[in-house]
Amino acid sequence: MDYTLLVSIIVVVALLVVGGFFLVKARRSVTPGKEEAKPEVVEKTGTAAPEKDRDRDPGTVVTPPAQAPPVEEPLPASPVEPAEPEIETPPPSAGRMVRLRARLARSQSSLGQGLLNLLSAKNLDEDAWEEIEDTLITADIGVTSATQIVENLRTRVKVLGTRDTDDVRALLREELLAQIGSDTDRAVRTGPLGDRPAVIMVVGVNGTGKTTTSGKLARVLVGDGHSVVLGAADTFRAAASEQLQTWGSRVGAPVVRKEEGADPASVAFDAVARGVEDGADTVIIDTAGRLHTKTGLMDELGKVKRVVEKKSQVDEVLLVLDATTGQNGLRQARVFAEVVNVTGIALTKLDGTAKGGIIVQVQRELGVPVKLVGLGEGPDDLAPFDPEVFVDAILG
Ligand SMILES: Nc1nc2c(ncn2[C@@H]2O[C@H](COP(=O)(O)OP(=O)(O)OP(=O)(O)O)[C@@H](O)[C@H]2O)c(=O)[nH]1
Ligand SMILES: [Mg+2]
Repeated sequence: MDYTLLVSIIVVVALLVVGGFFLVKARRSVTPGKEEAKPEVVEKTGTAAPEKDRDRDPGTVVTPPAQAPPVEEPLPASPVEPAEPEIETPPPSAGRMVRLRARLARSQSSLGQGLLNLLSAKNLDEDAWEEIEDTLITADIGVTSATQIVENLRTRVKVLGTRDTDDVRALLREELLAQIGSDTDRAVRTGPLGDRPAVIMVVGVNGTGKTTTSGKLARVLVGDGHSVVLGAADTFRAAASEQLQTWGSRVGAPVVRKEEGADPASVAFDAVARGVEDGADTVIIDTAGRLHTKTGLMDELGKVKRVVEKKSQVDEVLLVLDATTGQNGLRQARVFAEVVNVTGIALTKLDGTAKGGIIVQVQRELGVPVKLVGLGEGPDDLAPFDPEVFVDAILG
């Protein structure tokens, strides 16, 4: 009996010992599991939990909580040195106007279509001729030119007899081209001229597009394989020279600039000196257009020109004219022409107006050709003016 009791006690004790051992082992294996699960918990409160929220409420915008693990960004190769600006290769000048023809067609076709419809109408009576003249005047072509065009068309339509659309179109094309001048020399004077660069001064009222045109012209010339130096002679605002610097940097053209308020004439002089020194082909000088008085502005422009001429002849004075300003712009153009010897016109923003007739009027008024046209805000939206492409775009 005692023996049986003893065996039973031993068995119970053994069972307790073995059971305790397994219990401890089981606990040990659970604890590290919990620890391993910890990151999962963090993640759940971070990204996994919002995922669930999204499922529940699709309208909720889920933003990652502040404690979300930061995304590792690759370190820049060198945190100190800024990246070299990439130098662009602009397209050459040839064919630019053809490329931009669609812009012209968009802005000017109402003029051409209006004229063609009137001319092809059955009843080409006095009223119709008057309407044709009005259409031309409305397009800023000028009264003198409009009258001339109508007179010539009347005679020629009579001689022609028929008014087939193609014939009428051909007549109108010839008359418009005659007014614009299809054999005028419109080349911008660029260098090199002998052993010196050509010097171009860009002048005009503020906001017409002088700086933009200077920058775009630099691109045209670089695109044609020339070297250019830019002079930031608009020293009224620091932003003006910054703006020119941006244009220059993009095509690798040096920009001569000074601090705000510096003497514009000295900047222009230094730019020409730099052009000579570098053996550059052309120097383009951007000027200010925002002086308060006409006398002040004109005195300054005159001075810039005189000072530059101590170093080199000024070969081209480009007057920038905003095509959208119509008669007002024309009045301002006359003032400039009185002071500086304007040699060419850059007509900007032709993409934003149907009044392309201003080309005819400004040339007649100032006696200088439109050499460049601006057809948009893009860096390569400046083209050497081609009258035939222009008229064809108008007539569709
Ligand atoms: N749509 C269009 N915008 C143009 C054209 N040319 C210039 N502009 C815009 O006209 C605005 C004025 O151009 P700027 O070159 O700063 O004019 P600015 O004559 O130098 O002006 P100031 O320095 O203030 O005298 C800019 O927003 C240009 O992008 C063009 O041909 N078409
Ligand atoms: Mg400017």
